[in-house]
Amino acid sequence: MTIDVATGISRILKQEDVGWVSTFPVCRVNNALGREGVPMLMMRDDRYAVAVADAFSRITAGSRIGVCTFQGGVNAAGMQYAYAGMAQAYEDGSPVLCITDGVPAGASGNSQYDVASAMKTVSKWFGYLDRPERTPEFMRRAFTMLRSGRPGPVILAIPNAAATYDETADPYHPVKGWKSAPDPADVRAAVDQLLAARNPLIYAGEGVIYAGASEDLKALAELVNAPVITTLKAKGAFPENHPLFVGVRGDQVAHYLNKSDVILAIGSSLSPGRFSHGIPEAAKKTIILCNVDELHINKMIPMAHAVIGDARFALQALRQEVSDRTSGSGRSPGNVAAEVKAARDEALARYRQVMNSDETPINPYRVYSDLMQVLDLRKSFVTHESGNTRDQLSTVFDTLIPRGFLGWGNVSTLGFSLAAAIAAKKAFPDRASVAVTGEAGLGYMLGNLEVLLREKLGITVVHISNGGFAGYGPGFWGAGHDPFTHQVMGPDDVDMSKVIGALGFHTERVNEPAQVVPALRRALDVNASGRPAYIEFICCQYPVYGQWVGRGEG
Ligand SMILES: Cc1ncc(C[n+]2csc(CCOP(=O)(O)OP(=O)(O)O)c2C)c(N)n1
Ligand SMILES: [Mg+2]
Repeated sequence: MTIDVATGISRILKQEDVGWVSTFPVCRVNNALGREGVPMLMMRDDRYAVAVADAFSRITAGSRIGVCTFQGGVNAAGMQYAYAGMAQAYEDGSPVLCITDGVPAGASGNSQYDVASAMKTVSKWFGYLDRPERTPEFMRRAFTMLRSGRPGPVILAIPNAAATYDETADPYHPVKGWKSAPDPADVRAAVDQLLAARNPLIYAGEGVIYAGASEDLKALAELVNAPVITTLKAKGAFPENHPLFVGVRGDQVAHYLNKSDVILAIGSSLSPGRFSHGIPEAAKKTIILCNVDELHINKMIPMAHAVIGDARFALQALRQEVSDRTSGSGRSPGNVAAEVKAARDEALARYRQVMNSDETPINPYRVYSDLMQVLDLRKSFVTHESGNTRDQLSTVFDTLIPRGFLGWGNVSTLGFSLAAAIAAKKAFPDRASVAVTGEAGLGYMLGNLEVLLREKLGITVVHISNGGFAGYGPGFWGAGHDPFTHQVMGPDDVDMSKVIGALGFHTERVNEPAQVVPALRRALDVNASGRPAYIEFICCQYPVYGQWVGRGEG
């Protein structure tokens, strides 16, 4: 049967179990999506169309692929605006499918902006559908890449959505995705080092979450009795109430990174970025990289061994090898858990103190602590924003399940938390979903808040209202920082709870620490009936949080 490309794509998306597509108009595939009954989540701008789909892929660890559409073609404002979302997805390795109009045949090279070159810089694959009958092939390749190997965005440009082809010529079958298992010799070499180590450290990255390998990580850590740190993006890959959990950042993490002689990195590239650690004295340590992507071997720092393959297979193979060598008993126990506890207690003491603070303006750590108290941490989703909320939550928030918290940022583009909270609600409707933001993050969200009302998404936006754009480093007026730009307008100038309340949100403005818990409870209550909430906590400026090792203050 002859169908047009847009219809073919829509049907294939249904075959691939894509339940909805986030969008901002116009994309010529959209009408077919409508006709074929694929629901569209209408965002208020193109960047958010990408970000919601991106976050959905992240939160479901690629088990469900987020898909978005936006304007493309010649002089496409939508694509240029969406670029920020795609760049973030690419830098963070998120398997999102972006569908856009392609520059039509005969129109290439006529504009200043070269679409293909630009899209190639932010995608695992940029596919330009040059013939309608290639629709099944392109979709097959797209889903293969989205589900196999290192995760990353795929962008498909459709120059003529109305062109037709014979749907029966190359019938589409859903793609499963493929994984690889490591070379046993590499596993043996890694275990040689691990068992000989005096102070091994496991450094877990997001690959563990994508591989669904949290249980395997726990089992290996217990078998070799090694402390575990996770990257920001992997926060929650290891249960943070586990006696071997050190942290994401902070003095205790620095202590273990310094002290370790062997670092086993699993599902992390170990590339020091703006929001990750550098390995101190890396050349003096034995570094073993377990990663799905060989491009990370020997990147930035020398590595002694690499175990290349899916993180779950790698962890299982390492476990088996350790078990075989030690007759199942693992590495000699030592007092690792007690040492981890002591290091955590010492490093976290200053935060635990302010988590109980009764001061006004409210200390932000009091809000985080009360949030942990109010939420069922096994049935909720929390995410941060760029700025202090990221730095502080990733220092103290206890995450008990994978994706109970979404840490994001190799690139941390302001406003992404709202997209993440929306995606989490779509992925897990029964879980509470909370975005914690500062005022700069809130400004990015404002236009998109309407979506929550229209879609009846019961999400809470927690605003740590500190009257400044703190951002990175010592924050606010700290020496060498940004004394001229941090101060924009504070809670005395605008009452955001009134502004957002007028939209239809349940809103509150909270000044008293004793009111934090009741206000959060009321917010979560209204969320249960599908109404979004915005709670503004009038907080002090408190730029204190755990640092990244070897990254300075920037
Ligand atoms: C799109 C984008 N532009 C710039 C930045 C740099 N940046 C990081 S945090 C921040 C200000 C954060 O202020 P606020 O939201 O009030 O959070 P606070 O740190 O005060 O809690 C800026 C400008 C960014 N992360 N994203
Ligand atoms: Mg602020």
